[in-house]
Amino acid sequence: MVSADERSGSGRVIAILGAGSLGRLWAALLPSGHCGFLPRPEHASRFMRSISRQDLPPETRCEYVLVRSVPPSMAPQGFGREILTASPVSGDARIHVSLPWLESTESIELLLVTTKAGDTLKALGSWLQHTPIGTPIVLFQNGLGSQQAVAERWPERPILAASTTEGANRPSPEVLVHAGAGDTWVGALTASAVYHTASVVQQLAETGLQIHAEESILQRLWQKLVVNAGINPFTALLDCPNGDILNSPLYQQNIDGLCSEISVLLEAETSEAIAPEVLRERIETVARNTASNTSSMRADVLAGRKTEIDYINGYLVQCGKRHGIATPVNQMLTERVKGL
Ligand code: NAD
Ligand code: KPL
Repeated sequence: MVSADERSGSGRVIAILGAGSLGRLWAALLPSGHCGFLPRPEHASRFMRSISRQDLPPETRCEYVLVRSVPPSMAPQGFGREILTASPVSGDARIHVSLPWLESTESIELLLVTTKAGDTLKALGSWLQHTPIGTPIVLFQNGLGSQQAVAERWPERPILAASTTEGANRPSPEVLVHAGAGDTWVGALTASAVYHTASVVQQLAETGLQIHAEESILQRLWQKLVVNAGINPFTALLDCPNGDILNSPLYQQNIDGLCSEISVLLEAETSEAIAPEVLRERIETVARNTASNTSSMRADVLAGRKTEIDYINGYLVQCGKRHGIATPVNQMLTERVKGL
């Protein structure tokens, strides 16, 4: 079996669990030679055989092309990877990425989890028994609920969460598009993670992306949740880009009710009082700024994948139940999206 240690030759390995759009983005931008993917458990056995480092069959590597159309200031670093095309003027680049599938977590120094929210607990459960207790784990899921579930299941581990506005998608299996540059905030969820935040931020910043330490990561995740709750379900139900929801009757009839529910829930959960009109303005600013985007929820519905509604509006419904707060609009949106 080939361990992460043998693969990198240095023992300094960042493992990524969830080789989808976001996982492939981090993997492509981190220094090569120190990064690899953990496979799904059902695929792991394919790689678990005795092979020497010099003789890795092609299926033990994950190959794709990173397409970047980002500002010139973020021009490709490449990290020794083959740059297929690059424009110093526009910043556009196509970079060949080839990373190993790892078979062990024994020597990893950082684990990035980029599965969908609903897959995260199960995905981590398959690997954590073999992962050193002190390895920091960073959760990148949208919404809320999955992060708390992981922290409650493994409270003794350094578990951090990240909230990111980076945008990545895969128009075809072998192509990854870094569609929009954003910011990423990272903060501790469990007690021991506090001591790892600075070094994790430093490691992630090697990508050239904007990374910030966040003392109140749950608060930060709530801010993104509000925006996702006010945009994503409408785009999925109306099958339209983000900006087109704003003039639709479905949105117009429900947005004030939705924002009132979220305002009460926010105060109950985080002690932060934000007026419904302020929440609506935040939602509409993002909808206007991303007017031509297909939201992640609409993309999931169009691709026939399970959506993250349970961790967005569905999470707000669960919060309401805990606090005895009625959430009819969130409930309606959750049920209707699940019915798609
Ligand atoms: P994705 O569906 O492209 O990737 C998820 C990957 O996880 C898939 O490749 C899937 O095969 C893999 N996976 C599922 N179960 C697994 C298991 N048990 N073991 C190993 N791998 C498993 O999704 P994505 O777009 O990369 O998003 C991942 C998370 O990041 C979501 O919560 C999303 O909301 C969040 N996010 C994504 C973006 C983005 O631009 N893509 C931006 C911000 C936040
Ligand atoms: O985060 C998003 C998503 O699609 O999940 C928004 C902010 C709505 C941008 O598309």
